[in-house]
Amino acid sequence: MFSKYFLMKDEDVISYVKVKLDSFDGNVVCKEIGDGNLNYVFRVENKQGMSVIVKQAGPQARISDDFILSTDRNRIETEVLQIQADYTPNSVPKIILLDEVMGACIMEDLKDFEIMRKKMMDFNIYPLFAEQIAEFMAENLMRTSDFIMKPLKKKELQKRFINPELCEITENLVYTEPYIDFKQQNILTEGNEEYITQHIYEDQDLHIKVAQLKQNFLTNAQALLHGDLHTGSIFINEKEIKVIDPEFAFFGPIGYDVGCLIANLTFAYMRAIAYKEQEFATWVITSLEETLIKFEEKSKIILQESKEPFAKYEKVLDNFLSNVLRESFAVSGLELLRRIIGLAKVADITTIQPLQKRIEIERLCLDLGKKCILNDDIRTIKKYLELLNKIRQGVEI
Ligand code: SR1
Ligand code: MG
Repeated sequence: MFSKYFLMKDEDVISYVKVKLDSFDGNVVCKEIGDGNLNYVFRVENKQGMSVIVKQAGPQARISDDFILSTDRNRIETEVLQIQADYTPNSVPKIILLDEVMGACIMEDLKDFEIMRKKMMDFNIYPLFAEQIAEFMAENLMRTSDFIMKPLKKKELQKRFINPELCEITENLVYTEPYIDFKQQNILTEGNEEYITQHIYEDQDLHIKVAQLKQNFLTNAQALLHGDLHTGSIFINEKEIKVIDPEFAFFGPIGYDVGCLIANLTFAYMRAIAYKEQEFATWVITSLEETLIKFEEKSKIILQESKEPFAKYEKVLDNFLSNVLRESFAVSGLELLRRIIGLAKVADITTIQPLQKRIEIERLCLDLGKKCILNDDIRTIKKYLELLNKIRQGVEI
């Protein structure tokens, strides 16, 4: 049983867990709870109240049958979680079983946690988040970079996590389609079509800058990225975070992860100003600032352990981090634009009502995103927040 791949339904998952785990026999219930764009996520519980999560990759993406994807992404996700557990054991779910035949894994059920995006959409505040996510990023990104990871090990991992199909999704959805809609699958909000045409589709300087960033994404194998580090990939409660879903992982530019996070916190901020939630908005800004400052501090401390001969020069480490930060803000711009223009949206923005308010908030995201991409001076969190504040002041919400 389960010796050949097929896409499981609830009843198959019950048998699957009984076959794979000794502790699950007798009366077991299962529910599919996935709400992501790609995979199937099942919660399986027994009579004694024990529960686990089974995650299975289907041959197509849930969001659209047009995305035909290898189920090997489940192996990548599971192995990356195991690597991240070496560096940040408290910030990732525990893996119970990896099954490469079924393209599935069994993992700890994070019942005491909730998806951060959902909680932020209700304006919940998490004072420990900045410290926790800064630690997660610095540990996992710096320790898999050439400054810390041994060269042979890094190349071995690069082979294991080459991830061509999921990288291609990012290359198209993040780095190309918001500017040149060559697949005709962008979704523009009614009322913003002309604005996007004029400010994004027709801006050649913007396209040329994005092309440079795309080259960097394609070629700059700096560290093992999470690859999709948005607030929907973070489980949270008052005490801890658990970062999930690294199926887009590969060795790429560090700024891709950091920028994705910056943009998604910014979406939460934008939603807060739409609904005049001042206390929450202030917390997001403080968290953005603290996250970036702590990320830089922690990264520098880790990099000082480097055995790379050139790492003895402080300037070498400072240049490296400064470039990472500049790229992070540029990627934040890309993420801000693609979630407004492209196929894959974020609920923080799509649920803003009435439509007129959503249109205005989307334009703020577009203006901010564009400036982050074009303006090389945006290379510190101070500059980013100044820009955000300036753009926000110019609009009456
Ligand atoms: C086809 S997948 C669309 C998006 O969902 C994932 O979460 C990634 O962000 C991807 O770009
Ligand atoms: Mg995901």
